[in-house]
Amino acid sequence: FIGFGVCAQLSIYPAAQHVETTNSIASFAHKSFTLKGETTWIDADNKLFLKKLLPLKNRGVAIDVKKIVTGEKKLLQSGAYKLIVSNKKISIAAYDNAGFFYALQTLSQIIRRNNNISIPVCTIIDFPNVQLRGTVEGFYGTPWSFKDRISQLNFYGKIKLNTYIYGPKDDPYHSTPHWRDPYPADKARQIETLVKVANENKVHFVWAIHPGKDIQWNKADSMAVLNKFESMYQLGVRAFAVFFDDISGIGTKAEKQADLLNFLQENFVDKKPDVLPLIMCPTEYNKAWSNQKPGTYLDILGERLNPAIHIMWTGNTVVSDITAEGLQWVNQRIKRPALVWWNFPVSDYVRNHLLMGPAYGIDTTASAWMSGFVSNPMERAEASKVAIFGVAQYSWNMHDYNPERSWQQACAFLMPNATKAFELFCANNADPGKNGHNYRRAESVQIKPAIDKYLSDLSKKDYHSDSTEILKSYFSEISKAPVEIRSKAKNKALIKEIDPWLTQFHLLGLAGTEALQMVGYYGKGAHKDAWESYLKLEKIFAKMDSVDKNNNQNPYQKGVKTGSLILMPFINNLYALIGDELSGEYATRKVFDSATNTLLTNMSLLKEQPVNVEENKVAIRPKLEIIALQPKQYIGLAVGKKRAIKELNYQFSLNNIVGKIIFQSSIDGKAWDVIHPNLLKSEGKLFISQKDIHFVRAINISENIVEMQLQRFEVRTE
Ligand code: LTM
Repeated sequence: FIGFGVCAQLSIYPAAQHVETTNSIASFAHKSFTLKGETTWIDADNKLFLKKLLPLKNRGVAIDVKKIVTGEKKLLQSGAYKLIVSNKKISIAAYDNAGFFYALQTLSQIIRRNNNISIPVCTIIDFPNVQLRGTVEGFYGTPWSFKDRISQLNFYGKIKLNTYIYGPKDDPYHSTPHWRDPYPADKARQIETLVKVANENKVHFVWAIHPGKDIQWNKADSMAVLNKFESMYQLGVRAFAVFFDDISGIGTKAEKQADLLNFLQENFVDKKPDVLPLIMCPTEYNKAWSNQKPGTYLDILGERLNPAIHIMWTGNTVVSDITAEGLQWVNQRIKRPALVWWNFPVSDYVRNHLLMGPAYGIDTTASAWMSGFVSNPMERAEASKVAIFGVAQYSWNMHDYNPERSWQQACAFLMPNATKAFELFCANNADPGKNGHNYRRAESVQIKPAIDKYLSDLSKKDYHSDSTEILKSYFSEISKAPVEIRSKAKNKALIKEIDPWLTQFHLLGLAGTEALQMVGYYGKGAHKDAWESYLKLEKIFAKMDSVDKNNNQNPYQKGVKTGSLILMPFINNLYALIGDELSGEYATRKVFDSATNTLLTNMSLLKEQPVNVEENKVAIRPKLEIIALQPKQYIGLAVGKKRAIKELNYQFSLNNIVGKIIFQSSIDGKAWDVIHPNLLKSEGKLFISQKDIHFVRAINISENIVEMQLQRFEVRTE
């Protein structure tokens, strides 16, 4: 048997590039192994790892070790290895210690231990398609804990990822206000330990700084960055990055950014032979946000920035698929292959959702156009591992990558004792919901055809669709999955992270079951039973509402959403339909209409930004990135005719809005009056005394672009 990539008999992850196996198993009965060949270059961590894997003695079965120094180009790169197992010995050749470590990881995946140590006879030739592979902890929100990070680094070692970029937006020592200051002692000790664990796992711990919000472009600030790097170097850090994303003002200047990076290259990196090439995240980090005119920002970086420095890139938009063409476009401007910053499964713009579906939308022909590929994950570290597992497979062996298969392997790897239940949970917790990035993910893919069939039958007044049984058993599985997952999972940290979603998922299963029951009764003419089902369904909805109101109450997207693309709309649909049908006989509740409460803007980049609607409050979801309001551009809210606006509560990241922004209100959305605030601050509450106001907006009245973050824009209604 010769297999490229996938190997049916041996489950190796990421799939090895080249695998040859026979059906025979080498059975090593004496249980003692001895190292032979060139071993001086093997580091202490690898020797320890090998000792844990196989009983090393002075004599025994030979483990023949060699360093790869000549041969095929693809084996002359960090991480490459050859592993040959015969009946007589084990041979390991590797390009470097990372390669040796990966050979041992592969060996640990194929070894079988019974009375003997048995290993399938095989030849494995393996190397990565992308040199830098891993994650960038680059999201907004609560940074990962120390424990989370340790767990990540150990996980990366197992799945052959070699890069972890530390850059949580809400670490004050990474960004403003404290990027100039060294870490307090306790945090410094933690970073020291993280670097150690990263090294053990052959992961580059890259420490990033985010100085652009208030950098002054003078000697003192260049030295402040250098000194901060020096203090991190003292903690063991040997790889560094500078991020200029999501900033406005003077910090965004390409020339100045390039000069700072070049300064660090000459005065820090070039002076320390053990430091890896620098990485920078530009301000124009995606195509939609970049000035397309020749000679502007990206070209300046391309020309001016030392060619040894990596430039990061999120794709055609902030949250985007990654394509070879997209990378070719930016590469010719930045004059080097981009280091991809993939904004998946990050959920800081949709915090009430989990993104647990397959990692897809990443081009399997793109390896030649990137210097690295890192994923920006969710604040929930353990839950992010599903997607990260996919990223590991993709970046190691891109041509063989299959998102669906890799996702199934991830579920099995992370939840070996309840794999099917966990798959069901992940399959229905994948889509981020409506969001400002207009980025959606497939969800409930497997069950969707049955749902479509059921709805199509229902539209023809067929209440007994032949999909009913499939759906009933699906919802029943859903209701049972959380118990199964909670009781069988070894990874308690994962359960803690997803716990409210598990509760919600269980309720979703119950709601689906009840909704189908309700339709069935109605179809049989048993209206009283249908009505009772209807009331039971309302009780389940109330429980779901309570889970939503009492968990994950962050200020951005509060609550806990599950199955929100297909399953919840389906259940709501049945509820509304039967509610309408029964409304003549029973007093059913009217479904709340949120379609009339909308965002009001003439900025195309903001058009998709969702609006949150509550009983007496309508709010634009806060936006994380900087928005640029051109003169006369506005952003506001329209509420339905049945509500009137009584108060506007706003917050912008501006020192002063005088002469820049004014607020206006309107009855019909056509004629506008200025609202006079008590204080023209960047944050405040405006009371609306006029009657029948259904529209409010903030408009740029200056002749310049106003750049700011939209932190709050909400109205109280009556
Ligand atoms: O994507 C980049 C380069 N920067 C920020 C991230 O910090 C954030 O996590 C993502 C997703 O919201 N968007 C950004 O703009």
